[in-house]
Amino acid sequence: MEETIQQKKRLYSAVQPTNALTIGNYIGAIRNMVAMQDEYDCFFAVANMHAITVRQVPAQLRQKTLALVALYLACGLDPEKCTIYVQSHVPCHAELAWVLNTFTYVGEMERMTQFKDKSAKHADNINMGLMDYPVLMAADILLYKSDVVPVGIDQRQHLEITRDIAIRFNNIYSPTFVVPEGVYPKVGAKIGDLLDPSKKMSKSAENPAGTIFMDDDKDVIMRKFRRAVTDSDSEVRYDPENKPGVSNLLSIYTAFTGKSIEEAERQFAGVGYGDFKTAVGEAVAAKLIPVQAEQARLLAEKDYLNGILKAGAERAYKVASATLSKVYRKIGFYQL
Ligand code: ATP
Ligand code: LTN
Repeated sequence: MEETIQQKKRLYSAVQPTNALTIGNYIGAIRNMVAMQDEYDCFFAVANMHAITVRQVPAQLRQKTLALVALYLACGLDPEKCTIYVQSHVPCHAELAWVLNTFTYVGEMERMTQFKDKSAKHADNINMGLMDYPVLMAADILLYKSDVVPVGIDQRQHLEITRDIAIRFNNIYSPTFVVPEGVYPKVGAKIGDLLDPSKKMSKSAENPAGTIFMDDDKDVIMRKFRRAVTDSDSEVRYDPENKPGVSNLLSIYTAFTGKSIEEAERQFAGVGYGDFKTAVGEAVAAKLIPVQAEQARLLAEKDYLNGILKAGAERAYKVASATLSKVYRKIGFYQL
């Protein structure tokens, strides 16, 4: 019988090491990364080059970079199965981004929703990097010939522009880049703020009372859930349009328990909002407290973490530099 060697498909994702992560990041991105790591050949980066598009305190950026690596591992990413590395350790990202800049139009970048939002929020620092952010992200993804990219729905526009840039380049030269697909969670692709579910739960929200951070302790988690907005009827039912607060809580509950929305609705039939919110808080705390302990344990093992990052950067560089040289050849850069 003929043996067919099935190559695993390639998966790429990254998170910025800015502020503490939220359960929105966990549900929208990290949970999917963990779930997909067996099936795909995975590359996971800490996007510190993206992080500096908003001003960072250097010592904190350094600390948060390692904290994010420890969190990846504490959430279940296995360094034996996937390549975990820091973006700035692989110079190819900046190099490919420069080339891709010449295949991207200023008008396209000006239209990006995240650029407009962040420009409004950081009006004193609308730097070129903030505008160029999606091109660097395209470079990340395309360097690794990624087939799939699990992210939250807020990143869809960046995924679309990555595809456009890849197709544009392939059409001008010859097939070079794999055109990647975004993978968005079925439930929880956009977790809302607990106090204003119409807004994305964000690391950098003005009022932290509506955000559950991955490092919140149990009392804080319970208090924030108790104050979460619901509505004026009393039925625990998933209906994002008419019941945004309750639906958001149901999304969080199902993400943290693995139950389906229908199961959760049945479980909470006839239960008051107060008890429902307590149950959601308990489910979240039950998951987060052990993750926090594991993250703290790992952070004390700096040599171990550095070893993972060193091996990760080497593996990543091998793949990325091969793509970059192909690109350089195609565009006519003289090579020695
Ligand atoms: P900020 O709000 O400070 O811009 P962020 O919270 O969006 O940052 P990122 O590092 O930009 O954090 O995002 C990491 C991943 O988490 C991305 O895949 C993003 O889509 C996802 N994500 C972020 N917030 C949410 C959310 N509220 N719901 C679902 N997914 C989210
Ligand atoms: N911009 C992303 C983080 C990120 C990313 C990537 C995600 C940087 N490079 C490549 C997927 C693929 C965000 O989540 N804000």
